[in-house]
Amino acid sequence: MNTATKLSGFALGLAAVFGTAYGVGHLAGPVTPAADTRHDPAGAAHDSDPPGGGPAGATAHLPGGLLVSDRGYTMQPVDAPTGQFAFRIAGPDGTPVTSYEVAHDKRMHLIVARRDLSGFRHVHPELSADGTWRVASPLGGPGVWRAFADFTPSGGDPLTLGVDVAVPGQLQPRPLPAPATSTTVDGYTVTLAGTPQPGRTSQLTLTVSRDGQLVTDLEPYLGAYGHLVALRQGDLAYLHVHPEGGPGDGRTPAGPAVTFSAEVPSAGSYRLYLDFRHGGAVHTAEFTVLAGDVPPAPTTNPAAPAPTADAGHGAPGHGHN
Ligand SMILES: [Cu+2]
Repeated sequence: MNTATKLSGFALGLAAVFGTAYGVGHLAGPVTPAADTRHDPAGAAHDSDPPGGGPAGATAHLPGGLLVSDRGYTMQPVDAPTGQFAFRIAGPDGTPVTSYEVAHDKRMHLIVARRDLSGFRHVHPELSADGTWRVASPLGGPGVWRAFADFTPSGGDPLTLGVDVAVPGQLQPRPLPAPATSTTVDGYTVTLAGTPQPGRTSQLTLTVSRDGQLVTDLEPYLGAYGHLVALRQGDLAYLHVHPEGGPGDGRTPAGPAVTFSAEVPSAGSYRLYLDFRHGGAVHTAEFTVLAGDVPPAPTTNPAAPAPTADAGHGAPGHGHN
């Protein structure tokens, strides 16, 4: 516990730097700075840096991943052989983009989750010369999936586009797991300290242990000791943050704690996915968190007929096969 406490203080010291630089911008997209919520004294970075860099437009305030087309770039799924997932990014001139910046070791990060927030995967497709990205399909079963392409076109701004992909078959939707501050994955226990707050930056510290021992030799994964993705329940707004500091910088320990500065765009339920690497494998720890005052769940839904339509099996009298 002493170690964790100490690291936590360490991380807070870094937060001021991080809040300005990468975290908030990448997390919540091109955010219009909310003056009263910034912790950093170095406001100059905001003043000299137009939010998002690109045309502001109506979408500039949106979290990532909600749009299939943004700032001239469009995500286009492509027919692929069974077991493969393929897509292109069409650029402003309509042709597939073939040149990308490397961000966190990769030119393309593809994240998928089912619309019920289950089945999260984070994979890295290969780019063909014609601009098609291909990867062994990460879609783990029937249902409607959201696929997020997280990338930076050469010379452009970071973008996350999202598209729905349907996988045929019978879906058994899973309720969102209850909020918790501890979870287990692959024999690891991961605890979460901190609560995301809508509209302002919060520290989230994830601490990894195994068999009761704190893990202090996390392995670099894509240039960091952890990657944190948050998806908002209801629309799967996409937030992706990296910790400030990382492997090889001489000041960032390899665990057991990894701290992120995170800003969520609204009150609500979020599913957090922490990717970390240890023992030669990548593990994903998942948490449900509530941000802010979450509106009470609807009691009797006045739109009761809707679920029948959503089920896709026609009128109630038809029953199910
Ligand atoms: Cu990635």
